Amino acid sequence: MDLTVFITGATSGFGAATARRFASDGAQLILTGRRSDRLEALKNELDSSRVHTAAFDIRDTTAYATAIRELPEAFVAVDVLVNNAGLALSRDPAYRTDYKDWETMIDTNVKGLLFGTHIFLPGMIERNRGHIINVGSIAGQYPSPGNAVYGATKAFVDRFSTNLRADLLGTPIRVTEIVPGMVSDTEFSSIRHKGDQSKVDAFYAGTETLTADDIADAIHWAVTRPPHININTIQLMPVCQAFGPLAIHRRST
Ligand code: NDP
Ligand code: 8X3
Repeated sequence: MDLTVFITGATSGFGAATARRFASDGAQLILTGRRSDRLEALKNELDSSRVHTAAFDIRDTTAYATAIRELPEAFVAVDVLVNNAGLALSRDPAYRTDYKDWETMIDTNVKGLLFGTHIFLPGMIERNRGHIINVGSIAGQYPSPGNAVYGATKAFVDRFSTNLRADLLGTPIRVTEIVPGMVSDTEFSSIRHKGDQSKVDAFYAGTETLTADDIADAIHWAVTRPPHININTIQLMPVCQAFGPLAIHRRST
């Protein structure tokens, strides 16, 4: 596969699964995240000559820009940017949350995603080749109690993806939003519940959720469609998850 794929959040979950999926096709990979040991382990697991790693915090624009500036020559022409790094912090109602957590989600899920996109787009336009994959969430599309800000960051990803595609009309650059429902085999829920395993277990009890490989497969499928097809959105949920009705709170008397 003659593609160079830049993946944010490749130390775990969807990002690592996506790296493995594209590596099996022989793509060149740039893997990023904060934990360099995880990045190195994944690089060693894959064909390391086809992998470049860069450890940085996506909220740190200077570090992100430096990582891009320091890409080895063979990895500079990025064809696919997978904007995947992100997190939710807590499932508590908005009035019981920590404001710092709101800022962290906005800085990571919104601003982190924007920064890389802004840097890579001009090169894609110049080369007449490129695909931006943005990882949203069903929490950005449907009412989602306990996700006031997390859901809002993913609603941003949704509208940003649509508007970006509108701006790119007339170019061959593609934009796809991947919109997953619940996935249990990643670190996401443990981070959301701040390491409280009992809350993680309670959330997934009795469910058969999607897997990180399912998401990687969706990303890979969107990227490997013929160049005249833009897959706008792939929204996927496990069969055990669906939508709620409008809610009504009734007085107890
Ligand atoms: P994981 O927690 O397993 O992976 C998240 C990845 O994001 C990690 O590689 C982490 O790397 C990276 N990341 C987080 N914060 C930063 C940061 N400040 N700087 C750089 N990298 C960062 O979660 P998932 O794989 O489940 O989630 C991936 C994406 O999918 C997220 O955007 C999430 O919101 C979304 N999503 C998840 C769902 C789920 O149910 N799991 C459902 C719908 C959407 P490191 O810690 O090494 O920096
Ligand atoms: C998170 C999706 O269903 O776990 O992005 O709230 S869900």
